[in-house]
Amino acid sequence: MTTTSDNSVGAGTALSSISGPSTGELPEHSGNASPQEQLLLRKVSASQTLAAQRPANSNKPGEYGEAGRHPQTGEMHIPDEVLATASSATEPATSTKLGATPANGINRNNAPLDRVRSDSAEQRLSSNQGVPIGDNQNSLKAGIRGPTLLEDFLLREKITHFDHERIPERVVHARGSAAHGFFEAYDDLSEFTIAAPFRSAGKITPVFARFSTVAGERGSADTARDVRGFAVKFYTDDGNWDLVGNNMPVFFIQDAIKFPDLVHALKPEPHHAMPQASSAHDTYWDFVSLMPESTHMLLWQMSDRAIPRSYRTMQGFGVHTFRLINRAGDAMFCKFHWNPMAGTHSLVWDEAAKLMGADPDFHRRDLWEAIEQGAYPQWELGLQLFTEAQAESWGFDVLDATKLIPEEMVPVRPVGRMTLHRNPDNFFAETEQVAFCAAHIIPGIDFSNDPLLQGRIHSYIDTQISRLGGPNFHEIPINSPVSQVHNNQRDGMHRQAIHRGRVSYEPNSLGGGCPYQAGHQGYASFAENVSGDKLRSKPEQFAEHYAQARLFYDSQTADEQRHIIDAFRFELSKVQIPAVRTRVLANLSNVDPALAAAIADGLGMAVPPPSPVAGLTETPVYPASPALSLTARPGSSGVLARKVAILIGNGVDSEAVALAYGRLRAEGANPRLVAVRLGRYLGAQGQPLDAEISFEAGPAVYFDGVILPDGLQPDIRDNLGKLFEFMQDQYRHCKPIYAAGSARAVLQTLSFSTANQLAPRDMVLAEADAFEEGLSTFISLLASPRIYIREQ
Ligand code: HDE
Repeated sequence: MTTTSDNSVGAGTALSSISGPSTGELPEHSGNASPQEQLLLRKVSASQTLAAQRPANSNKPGEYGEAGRHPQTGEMHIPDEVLATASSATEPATSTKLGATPANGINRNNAPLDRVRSDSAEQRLSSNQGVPIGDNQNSLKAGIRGPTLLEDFLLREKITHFDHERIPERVVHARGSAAHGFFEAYDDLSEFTIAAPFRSAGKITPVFARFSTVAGERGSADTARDVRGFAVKFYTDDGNWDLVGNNMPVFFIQDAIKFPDLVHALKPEPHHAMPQASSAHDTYWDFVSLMPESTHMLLWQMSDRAIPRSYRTMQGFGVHTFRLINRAGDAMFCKFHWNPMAGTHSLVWDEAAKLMGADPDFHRRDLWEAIEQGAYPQWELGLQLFTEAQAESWGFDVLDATKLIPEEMVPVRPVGRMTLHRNPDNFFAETEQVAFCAAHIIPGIDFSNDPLLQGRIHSYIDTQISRLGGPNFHEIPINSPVSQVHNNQRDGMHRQAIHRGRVSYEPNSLGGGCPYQAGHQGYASFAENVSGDKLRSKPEQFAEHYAQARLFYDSQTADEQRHIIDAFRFELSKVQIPAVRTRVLANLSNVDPALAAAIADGLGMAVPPPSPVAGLTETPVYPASPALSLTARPGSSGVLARKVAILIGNGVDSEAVALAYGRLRAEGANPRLVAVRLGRYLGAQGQPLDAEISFEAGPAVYFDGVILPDGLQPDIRDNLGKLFEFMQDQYRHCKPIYAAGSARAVLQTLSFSTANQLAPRDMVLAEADAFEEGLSTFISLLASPRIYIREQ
């Protein structure tokens, strides 16, 4: 066809969706065409103008050889009018469903969560199709006493949805809790990295953090002895960065190919599905004892780190070595550390075990309550930065996830602070559907060749596809980044975005080249030189398994060491096959013969000879690292959100109660009046005191400390046993106890000797008229590590 001056000729080619003018010229008008036809002609014409701006792919030459080191920005052209890239010429039509005309260049899926928050205030009940429901009490029947009709679409929709409410739980880390917050950078780190959160001092990046246990199922108890997940999703200007770490800086295995074996051994045994959320069983210890590289991690797992007091009091670690990359493309190795402002504090095992019954949601509740009351949990992010040359001099391999870098060797540089200041609106929509992924990194951050990390890069996306039902889980609101998402990926289950236009490939000219390649502003991997034979093996330094386990054990206080021994004894006494226990002891003999002997003693076993060591490389010797002890970080937030029981009954010194309550509140702690029964009691000064919680509902394990005010009487009739149990647990769990005036006698009645107290390290005892002074001592103990001296 040739161009014609006759306006009415040729229009039909544009009006058809098959074929068109072969010259590339289009009629500008179609004579008496309708306004809609004119729009269509304009659209086709604008498309032609846009496409013609790209006569060839100018980016091609830059794709080869050395040129590939400098990725180019894709060629991009702005259309003369928006219709050029529209899907249809009917695009300007609007309605309450369609909304307004499309916003060019914007993907509204990434707008803040407001777009999906749903609230039913003042709304009538409807079906999922928005049909108002007149009766939500009765299904539709043929006759009042007759059968239910198949046509009851409202019943069927409701039941069908209910039938599909559950999704698979995470294969590991199923049990978790999360919160929203923000990260604030201390400094501009552009010397080391172009990563968006570190671009300037004071830069704020929104985050969503999820803490979890590893082994237990979704409904399991929070306080099981276990590693804790510590996963943070940073919604950065350059896309989502997920720092998916744990509360321990090392891991059990060195290569991703062993992860399914580890998890199978750890999870409930397949024949009877027991035990729940516990590593204390044969298959676990069978596996780890055959994997001596797990020894270092086992010491962490048997330490108090595995029974944190709160998510707020755990450290977090990125575990693997990562790389930071700056604008010039220079890289430094990097390890990530989260340090809690509330300090590192743990439970004691007996307390953790009791809490599993008393409050399986102990950590979930603690996180929720702290945020609700405004005691926002905070962690400082720190970096250990080091060069490849430094790493080569250390005698261990920084690509081995069973090794850490002592802080005394490479100090941790604080770079910013995370604050969690908002609880989720909906557990399922946010905490359950959030999809963390070790492969989610942003410009300025890169992986190392740690073979464990390399496997994780694959696993997380893969697992979400079955957990969240398809490849579009990134569109679930909690997972969508705040930066724009534009690519040519299309379709798949549950696609939310409605992509405008007909272009879903690159390069293109019909879409003006968009979305165009970001070039040097986009993600670029560190150009690491890689060579070597293709094989399945590990570096020789990976074969040394015990020196850092020894370092960890040597760096613990005597109390912490005793707890490690107790934990091994507990776990191994649950193991039924003696040969498994023997193998664990043989491995531990390589760490410290005294450690192995102390555990063997508890098991009534002889210490076996140490297991053979590979001896391929020299064993590094480390000086003790005090930073590895929990006592190294008492924290700076004092008694914030610590819980205190003030025991009351008729005749207690109500002024002292009021004083303690007020002072604890002022310091940010959570006091509660605890009594044998709920109800009103009369204080010594005549004021009424209303019990807030009873011994039954609030056992000792709920509280970080207890105050017995002057005048407290043990009511022999019905509460002596409960009071004794309460005080015994407070004592046994090494928590501060404060008895004033006559309440000291209560302790004696309960058989607590007050004669030889180690005060103020043990119990705080004060005369009634010195209550305030004693209270100060009590509060300082409340902010300190547990009084483990009682265990000796
Ligand atoms: Fe994970 N891990 N992991 N992991 N991991 C998962 O992803 C995996 C490892 C960690 O709150 C899964 O979404 C492999 C180390 C956390 O949602 C899965 C390997 C560290 C969470 C998976 C590891 C972690 C997960 C299960 C060995 C600390 C919870 C569900 C190569 C640095 C994230 C899911 C959340 C979750 C795989 C080892 C941390 C199956 C293959 C080491 C905190 O993809």
